[in-house]
Amino acid sequence: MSTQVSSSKTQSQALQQRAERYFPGGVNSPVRAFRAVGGNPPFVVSGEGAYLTDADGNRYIDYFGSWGPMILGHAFPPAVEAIQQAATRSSSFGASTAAEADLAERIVACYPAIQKLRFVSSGTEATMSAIRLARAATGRNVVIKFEGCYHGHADGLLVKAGSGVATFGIPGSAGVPDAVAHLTLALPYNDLLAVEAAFAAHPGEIAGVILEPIVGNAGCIPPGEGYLQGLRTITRREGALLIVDEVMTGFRVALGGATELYQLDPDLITLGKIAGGGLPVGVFGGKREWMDMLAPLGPVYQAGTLSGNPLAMAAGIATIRHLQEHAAQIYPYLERTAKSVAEGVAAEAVSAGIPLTANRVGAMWTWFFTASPVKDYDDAARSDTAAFGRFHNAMLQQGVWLPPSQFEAAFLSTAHGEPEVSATIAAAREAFTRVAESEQRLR
Ligand code: KE4
Repeated sequence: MSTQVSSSKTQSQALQQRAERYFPGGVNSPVRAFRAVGGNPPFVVSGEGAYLTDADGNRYIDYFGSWGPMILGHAFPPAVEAIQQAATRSSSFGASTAAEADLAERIVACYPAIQKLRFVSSGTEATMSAIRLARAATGRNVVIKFEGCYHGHADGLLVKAGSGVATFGIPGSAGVPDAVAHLTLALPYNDLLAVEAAFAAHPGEIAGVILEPIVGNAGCIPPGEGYLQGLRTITRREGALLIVDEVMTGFRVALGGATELYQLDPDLITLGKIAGGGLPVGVFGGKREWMDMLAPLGPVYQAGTLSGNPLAMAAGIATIRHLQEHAAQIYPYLERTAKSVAEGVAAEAVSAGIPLTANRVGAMWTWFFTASPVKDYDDAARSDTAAFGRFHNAMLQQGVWLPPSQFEAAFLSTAHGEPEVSATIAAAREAFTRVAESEQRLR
């Protein structure tokens, strides 16, 4: 299918103006406002397979896929059918249903480290709850996170690095009290010495270490050789829980996520996005000894009106079932397709003389506008974000919708194929020409 993109955006602009009357920035999540790349965000009216259609009838190849969930493409028929069927039996009960255990069985089969789990309605809830559990399980209060990793917007996780690796964090957002930020240490990613120093400076105080096993929220940054295993060794030795946040990587880089890819044995895992097939689902789970500390069995309170919602369970079951039944074909296909588009675009950048580094793990990747390797957040932050913005806009104008920030990962689905890859590489050739010309004018 070709992508017809007219220059017209009048409907989206009108919808943006109306939205700004009701929502800050006109959005219900900040990244959607295109502040990092400029321009006006199209308003989507529908998605089908690899494509989105906006309010002006423009079609786009979609490379953010609702920020990860749409691994089988938009409007995946079995998921649509399952949601429709579930909706005829009401949309929510606030009481237990068999569907919750139906999805849990599939998740546990893919993540053996999860002996028990709880469904919640977002990744934020999942990580927030996992940290509360780690604090209760250890009787300790301090948590380690890593610069560039995002785990949702719970207060204790909106924290930036303090002055030194062993000094407590500072609020990463207004409204986060210093007292809360001071319970979080934000360390450089891919640096085991920093983790050792933090534990040495805070003996017996650290409840847990939470990380994205493959960073997606600074752009895609893979773990260095031995890094994840090193974290496991240190946390086990120090009696802290290792919390692997697979909200983005779960079911994305492998059926069993990074946990499978890197043979990890975490204490707790969080999931989201694909687990709900695009409906609101978060998951936290892990060793039975920790999970049985949750109410009503134990002293750790955690709850949610729509946790295990039957429509979300139906979408999750349809999605995970298909991934399980076709994993042998799906993950090699995603690897081949993502490799061809990530490397094809990078080759066009080389031809255009544009400095670009492509980091990729399976079907998540980022084109960093820098010539240097990107191994942590500081490396990523050296990217030319203005050039990324120009590239993003030039691609959007040609019907290719990339995630609207240098510090996000791109995703593709089983619905993306050779036509989309070729169209994307051709659009990149044109986009890099425009970027090079505009940089020439800026000199
Ligand atoms: P939610 O609360 O947005 O469902 O999940 C938070 C979260 C937790 N952990 C990881 C690794 C995540 O990537 C996320 C959310 N990801 C962002 C995109 N990078 C969601 C997009 C948005 O904020 O609008």
